Amino acid sequence: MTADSGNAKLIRTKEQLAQNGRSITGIIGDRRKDRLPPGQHLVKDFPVLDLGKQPNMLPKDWALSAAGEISRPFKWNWRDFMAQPQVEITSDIHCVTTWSRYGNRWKGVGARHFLAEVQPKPNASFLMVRGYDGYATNVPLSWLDDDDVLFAHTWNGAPLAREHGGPVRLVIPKLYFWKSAKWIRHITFMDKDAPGYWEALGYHDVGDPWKEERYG
Ligand SMILES: Nc1nc2c(c(=O)[nH]1)N[C@H]1C(S)=C(S)[C@@H](COP(=O)(O)O)O[C@H]1N2
Ligand SMILES: [Mo]
Repeated sequence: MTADSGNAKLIRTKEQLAQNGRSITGIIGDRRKDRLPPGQHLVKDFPVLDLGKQPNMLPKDWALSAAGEISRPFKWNWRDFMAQPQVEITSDIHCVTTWSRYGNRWKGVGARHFLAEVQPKPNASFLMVRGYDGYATNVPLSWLDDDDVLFAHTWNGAPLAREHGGPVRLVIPKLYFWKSAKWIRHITFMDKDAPGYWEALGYHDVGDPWKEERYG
């Protein structure tokens, strides 16, 4: 995968952070008690982080498909997606580069509804989530299967901006934000785990912020 020069520096920095094991406090947090995970600081703005290619996907050209360990091939185009039951969820963002952003109001389709439609086979236990920019990240199925996980098309009352993954991105609030794929395109249900883009470069397989699963 290539990145343009604008983001090449950021990508190199993040690779080096993983190599050096930076930003580890050694504190184990408690999600039920501590809103801010260890080693994080609050921001009010909404930083943009990606590989430097921001696909210009129009809703009419967008679709989410799934394959692998599922009963039959699956695809939602924009019209299908918007016809599904809609949920509104307010959640916090925790990025592994140590910024956190509280109180994001997301609207979209809940992951549990998606899973009920897709019907994963009993042996499905990991997902590879892919974006239209070529990005990929792996997630255990158990972490997608949660009531605060959604495929979001709206952020704070407005259509999700292109730079934040519009028309549709995944949002998994209980994991570091690199697991929340922007411009979501495809989900492969797998019976075995495999690393995505950042995971292959030294970032953690799961990525629980309260356990500071940044690297490893
Ligand atoms: N498709 C795609 N999704 C992605 C990324 C990416 O490069 N491509 N970057 C990830 C990373 S590292 C982070 S921190 C968040 C950033 O989301 P934001 O730009 O909306 O803050 O998106 C994640 N999802
Ligand atoms: Mo990130």
